[in-house]
Amino acid sequence: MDTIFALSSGQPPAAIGIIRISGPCAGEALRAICGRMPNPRLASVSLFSDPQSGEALDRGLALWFPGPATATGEDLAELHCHGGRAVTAALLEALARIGGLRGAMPGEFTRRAFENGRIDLSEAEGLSDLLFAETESQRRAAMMMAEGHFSRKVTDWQERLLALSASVEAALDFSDEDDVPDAGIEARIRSSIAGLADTLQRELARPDAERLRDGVRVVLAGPPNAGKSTLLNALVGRDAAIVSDIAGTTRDRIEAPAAIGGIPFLFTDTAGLRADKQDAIEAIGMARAEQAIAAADILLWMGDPADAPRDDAVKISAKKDVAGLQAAAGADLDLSAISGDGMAELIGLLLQRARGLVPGEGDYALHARQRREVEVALTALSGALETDDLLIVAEHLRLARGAMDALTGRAGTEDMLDALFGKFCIGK
Ligand SMILES: Nc1nc2c(ncn2[C@@H]2O[C@H](COP(=O)(O)OP(=O)(O)O)[C@@H](O)[C@H]2O)c(=O)[nH]1
Ligand SMILES: [Mg+2]
Repeated sequence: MDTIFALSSGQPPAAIGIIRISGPCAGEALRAICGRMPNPRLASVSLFSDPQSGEALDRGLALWFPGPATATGEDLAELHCHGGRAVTAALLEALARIGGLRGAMPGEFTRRAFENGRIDLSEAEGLSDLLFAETESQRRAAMMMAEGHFSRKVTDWQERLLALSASVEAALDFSDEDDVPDAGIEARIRSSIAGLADTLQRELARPDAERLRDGVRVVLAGPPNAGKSTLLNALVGRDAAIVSDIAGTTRDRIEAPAAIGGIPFLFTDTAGLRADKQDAIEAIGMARAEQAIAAADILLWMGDPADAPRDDAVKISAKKDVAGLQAAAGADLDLSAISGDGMAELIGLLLQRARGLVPGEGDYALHARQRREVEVALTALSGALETDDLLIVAEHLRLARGAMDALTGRAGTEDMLDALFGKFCIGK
């Protein structure tokens, strides 16, 4: 096993740079740079020198974490140096010249943590989400996943499945011996399977991690000149869309992300819908608007409330500031994007609807991959409930166990692991 090293902190220049070294030669490398071995798990000030020339390179903190109870499960060392370009470059070059050491690939530290059983795949996915989190809700959900809340549930399901498989095997042995089995055992097995299936079904009701990552999709639609682009700009706080009184100005979808109240939103402005479209491009824009309307998590409809294309649309009567303009009958909200009147109500309503779509406090979201495996397990359990043949029940339970192993990554394919760990930065 190679010993790997990398600058794990951000790009220099920075106040402090953190270089991590992991693997069997980490201790030797640390001694070579510091001239002595620091006490384990205690930060100590040390002069960092080039092991070959003896030249002093920097003075900083050295940390020594002997494995296996470390982040990577291996011997791990950290040099906290000054974060200048030349300082970090000189230290990295000195490390590269030490035998058995090489620069780490992206995500390689985390991959080692996974391979050494320090974290499972779901925790690694949570860690990846944590690194990319931009909003408070993303951070919270990622933290729950990285801290192993989901993994602990999976472990519990695995144990329940194993116990079930063992019961089925026992019942099969009884029937082989033509003995009178415990009359209740099959009923108990069925009831446990049904209970677990129910648990998995509830798990699938959790919010999507992808929705949390990409934002709650809010689509603004309605006829030309309704004030859609003006409202979008007001919501995202910048001029993302062109506003004009020329009907048909917005011809394509315009997407603008914005975090409101810690929740990520993706606002989409659409081409105005009208019967007398002027040209082929406007027609394409309108077709795209219709797709966006269908895919919206929340639709803000700015036309006649009676024409709303979806029952769940939020019907908005715009331009409240215009003197003499009556609020449209049947509208949910009467507002002006220009004066700001009624905007707080709209934002309150958006947050209220969005909270049902993203994880709440103390909750996590499921990735498409995790959702798929839970579905595979659920299908297998449903299959087990549909038969009286214990051999077939045993086979379905085996399939469900396979899906659980895939969830923790114990049965993961290399491709999937490469895809996940490749997303991390070097030094993570
Ligand atoms: N007075 C007033 N004018 C508005 C308001 N919202 C939009 N407008 C005007 O209505 C016209 C069309 O607005 P725009 O946002 O481009 O509408 P869209 O075609 O639905 O995207 C522009 O001249 C805007 O300045 C508003 O709240 N109050
Ligand atoms: Mg527009």
